[in-house]
This record gives sequence, structure tokens and C-alpha cells, in this order.
Amino acid sequence: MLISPTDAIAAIATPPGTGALAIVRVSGAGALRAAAAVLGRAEEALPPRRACLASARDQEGDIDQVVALYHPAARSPTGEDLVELTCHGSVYIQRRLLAALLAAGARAARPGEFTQRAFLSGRLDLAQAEAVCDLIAGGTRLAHRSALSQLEGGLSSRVAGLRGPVLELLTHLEACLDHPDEDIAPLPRTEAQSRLHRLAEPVARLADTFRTGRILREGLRVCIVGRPNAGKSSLLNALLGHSRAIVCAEPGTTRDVLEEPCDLAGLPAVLVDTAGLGHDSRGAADEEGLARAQRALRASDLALLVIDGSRPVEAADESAHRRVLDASAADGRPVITVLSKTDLPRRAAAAPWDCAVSALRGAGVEELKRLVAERLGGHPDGPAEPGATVTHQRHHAALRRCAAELEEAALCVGREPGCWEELCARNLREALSSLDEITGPAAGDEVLHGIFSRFCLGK
Ligand SMILES: Nc1nc2c(ncn2[C@@H]2O[C@H](COP(=O)(O)OP(=O)(O)OP(=O)(O)O)[C@@H](O)[C@H]2O)c(=O)[nH]1
Ligand SMILES: [Mg+2]
Repeated sequence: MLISPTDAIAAIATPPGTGALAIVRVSGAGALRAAAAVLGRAEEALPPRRACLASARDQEGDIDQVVALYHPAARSPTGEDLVELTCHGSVYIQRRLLAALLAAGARAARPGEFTQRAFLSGRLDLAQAEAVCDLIAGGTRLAHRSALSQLEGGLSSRVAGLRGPVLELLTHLEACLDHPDEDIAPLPRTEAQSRLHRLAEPVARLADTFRTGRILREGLRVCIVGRPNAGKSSLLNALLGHSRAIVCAEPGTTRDVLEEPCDLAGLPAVLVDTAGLGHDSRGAADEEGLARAQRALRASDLALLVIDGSRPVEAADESAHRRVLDASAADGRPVITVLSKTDLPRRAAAAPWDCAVSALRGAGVEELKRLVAERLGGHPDGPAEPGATVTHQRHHAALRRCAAELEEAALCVGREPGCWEELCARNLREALSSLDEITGPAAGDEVLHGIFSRFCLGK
């Protein structure tokens, strides 16, 4: 049986478990009817956008006193009639209230189905719908700012700004091709070529923001490396603000790789503590610790190379540091050199370092956090324009495809003087379709399913 896309769907919108309050929502053509039935009221007795106290019931009797809020389709978040019932947050009440709505004609919503309805009714485009997920998941200031700006249409308007001139050029070429006898000024080849390059450039630039934008969603992997006893685990604890890793005067304390999420000056990050590099191996566990440290370094976005400031730097230290710097330079990974233990008299030679800290006293730790954000985005506040930052692999891939089509179109102009307009028009259509995948019109069912199924239930 085909299910109408506006059938009423219901779900618990608050997190699973017990809380002070919980929200059960129902959306779709029959939402008001289902809610009114559960509340034992006429539909007209639920005034639009006005909270009203009501008693929810099922066949067994009273369930709870709830606050009902009816959003008519014209201005509701889903673009359909939507009723939200706020109840006491016991798991039993939530489940029974949901069951009552299902018995009154709604069906259980799939994950992300409320947001999918908002997309289908044109309330949100696809990039904005994805931002809803990011806004819920974003746990730091910059991740939140980026998701909010995308939800408010920051990325969508940038994409629209790129789309306009591509469409304009395509329209001109198609008019020349379709109506050769009419008086449409043909586009000189040199002008077409330079316009195409000018169109591709900002698309590629926006795609490149993914380098930093990815981190706003996925988190920055920061690997703390250095010689044994350099103060790596102490630095991890100082950055976290709590004692997560064992710290000990004995070298070789940390063997395993230890990971912990952290808010680094607003950036979401995962801090990774590792075994000391070049530690004299006392057996297979030390060997494995070292191999894991090296793998963790390779998998990181940024390395903090900790150098013990209270000890002279010896040849073995220097060669271990050099290996970290060389491997990171080869992988394009930034390294921040951190001089540790600044509360003790300095004995390390005047090697250049980026930041000096005392994990013991907490000195320099906030500066280090800011430096990480700065290295990443070239701005103390992280990436400069979060709204115009690409944070999804899907958007990045679509922009790269669009830029490649525009560059290919520019090449066609020079390569195929006889039929460049047709070839160019084909590339421009592909370029437009790539942009439309970002905001939705050209996204296939599989893409849509992939996006909405990642949402939590009730969203
Ligand atoms: N005075 C002072 N001592 C520190 C500071 N940071 C670390 N230490 C001391 O240095 C020793 C080693 O610290 P850890 O943080 O365990 O060093 P690590 O680099 O993790 O050592 P391994 O795991 O063994 O490689 C401990 O005795 C710490 O108390 C600091 O800022 N000041
Ligand atoms: Mg350690």
C-alpha cells in the first residue's frame, strides 16, 4: 500500500530515558485529529500556537496532565499540522502517550522523518536539513556557530550565488544554439573561456574550505607526542581540565594510546596521548606502544610535540623530534612545538618552540588552545566565515564536481572550436546539477535516505 507522505507520524522527541519533562510530537494531515482524540477535546478546542493544559487519556484511563501546543501547517516547523505534547518525563508516561497517539491514527515516525517532512514541504533545503543534525551534535562554540549559520541558509545562499551566473551563461549558450536565426549576440570564445575560469574559481575556493570545515563536524585529532617523561600526559590532563591520564616521574608510564574528546578554544577536538618516542624497549608491550604512537601520529590532523624544558636536549631527543617534524612535513600535518615544565629552571637549549606551558601550574594552556585554533583556520576564532564553510564530505564532493565541469567547459572552448557551445552547455548543465545536489533538487532518493536515516528518532 502506498503511504501518503502526509499521513500523521508520531514520536518521542526528547532523549530516551527519564527526565523532568518529555515531548511527544505528532505531524501530518491527521495530527490534530489524533491529538484531540487523546486529549478528549474537539479539534477547535486546541487553538493555534497557544499552550493549553489538558488531560491525556487512553482506553485504560488518565495518562498525564500535558501541555499541548498546536502549530497549524502554514507556520509549523514541518510544514504540516504539528502538535507537541509536553508531559512528565517518566518513560512509562512517554510510551503510553505515544501508544495513545498511534491508537488514534498516527504511525510511528522513522528517524529524521519530521525533518524530512520539513524538506519535502520546502521549509528547509537539504543543506539546512543536514545542519539540523549538526546543530544537535555540535558540542562546541565554533561547531555550533557553523551549524546554526548553515541552518539559517549561509551555505545555501553561497551556493545560490554561485549558481546564478552559471545558469545565465548556460541560458545564453542555449539561446544561441536553439535559435540560430534570431538576433542573439554570439559569445566570443575568449570571453566564454575567461567567464568559465571566473566561475570555477570561487566554486573551488568554497570547496577548499572543507579542509578546515571538516574539523567542525568531525573534530580535530590532536596527537601529543614527545620523548618519555616530557610531560605529555600532564599536558593532556591540563588541556582537558581533569586528570584523565596517569602521570608518573618514571619514564615509560604511558604505553597505550589514550583518546579523549575536548573543546579546544571552541573547536571540537579529540586529544590523543601516546607512549614516549624512542623509549628503551623493555619488551613486546613497549614495542607495541611505540607502534601505536606512530600510527596515532599518522592519523592525526595536528601534532603537539612536547619538549621537556627542564632538561638539556640531547642527541637522542633531537633525532626523535626531527623524525616527528619530518614525517609531519611529508604528510602536511602542522606541528606545534610545546616547551613543557616552565615552572622549573629552564635547561633546554634555545631551540625554537611555539608555546611554553607549565601543566603543573596551568600556565600557557589557554594560549596553546588558541594557537591550535589559529593554526587551523588562520584566525584566532577558527575558520573565518563559518557560514561559508563546507563541513560535509557530500557538499565538498559536489563542489569539486562542479568546479571540474566548469574547468572542462573552459578546455572545450579551446579544444573544439567547431562545436564548443554544445559541449560547454553539457558541462554547464552537469555543473548546475552538482550544485543542486547540495541544496536538494537534484539529490537522488538514496542520498536523501542516507541523510535522514542518520537523524535521531523524533527529529
Ligand atoms: N614541575 C613540573 N613537573 C611536570 C610538569 N609536567 C609534568 N611534570 C612531571 O614530569 C613527570 C612526567 O610527566 P608525564 O606527564 O607522565 O610525562 P609523559 O611525557 O606522559 O611521560 P611518559 O608517559 O612516561 O612518556 C611527572 O613527574 C610529572 O609530574 C610541569 O609542568 N611542571
Ligand atoms: Mg604519559
